[in-house]
Amino acid sequence: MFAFFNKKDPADMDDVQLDTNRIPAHIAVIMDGNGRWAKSRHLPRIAGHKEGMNTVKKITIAASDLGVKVLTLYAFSTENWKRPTDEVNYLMQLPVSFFDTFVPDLIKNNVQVQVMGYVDKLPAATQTAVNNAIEETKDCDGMVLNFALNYGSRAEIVTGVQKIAQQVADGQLTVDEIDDTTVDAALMTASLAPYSDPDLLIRTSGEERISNFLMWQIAYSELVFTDVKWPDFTAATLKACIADYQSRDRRFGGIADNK
Ligand code: V0D
Repeated sequence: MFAFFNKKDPADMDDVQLDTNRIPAHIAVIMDGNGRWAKSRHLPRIAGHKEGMNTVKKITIAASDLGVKVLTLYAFSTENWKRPTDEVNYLMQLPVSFFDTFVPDLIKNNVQVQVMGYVDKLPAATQTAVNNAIEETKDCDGMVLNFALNYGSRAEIVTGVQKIAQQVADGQLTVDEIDDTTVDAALMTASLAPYSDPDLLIRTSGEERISNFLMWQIAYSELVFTDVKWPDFTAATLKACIADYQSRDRRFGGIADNK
């Protein structure tokens, strides 16, 4: 039976030694498995989301302590509206509860909150909590905690293409001037520069797909998949994922310079 355990999971490693000079500057996380975590405990899905928010707090501090510059968390996708109304309503008050309980800790740790996505489509109370978190942490110049809220990568790219087309129509840009930099600047990650692109993308809970997250930005990211469900994810799991990242040879389309 042990032959089935041949796939190595970064989370299987115990506390690991990290190269502190090669901490990924931008880590993005698809926080999957909250519902599954709850189901396995015979709890309602919202109990998983509640525990998931506690994990967000712990991992934010752990990432900040490790010297990460940007932590992007996929909190709500443009597809998540298809979930039951009760669950969507519960999710929408999580930023309120996060703001009420966690902003002092963010400030203490010098963490700045940013948000990307179609925030104007969220309920007013959610928008207020998000805007308050952004406002109260705007002078923090440590790690950026960037929530993807009502975000989808294709929608982001469509909006970006519209912006660029408008610049051309207005005569601010010619067609042949459009390049990588133009596209970068038109996407929702532009404000994260020079860390717009994640170095490491982590997806929890065993699924190995991108699900419409940061498709332009992860062109050269290292992808780490772990079976650990988001509510069970700890600082040790994060370190194990970073150790996996550090074990890889990043080439950006070129060849290794150490071979
Ligand atoms: C549920 C697990 C923090 C994944 C984490 C509205 C899904 C907990 C926030 C949050 C969610 C967002 C913006 C902000 C402050 C906090 C959050 C949602 C879901 C969707 F400014 N956790 N969290 N937002 N979950």
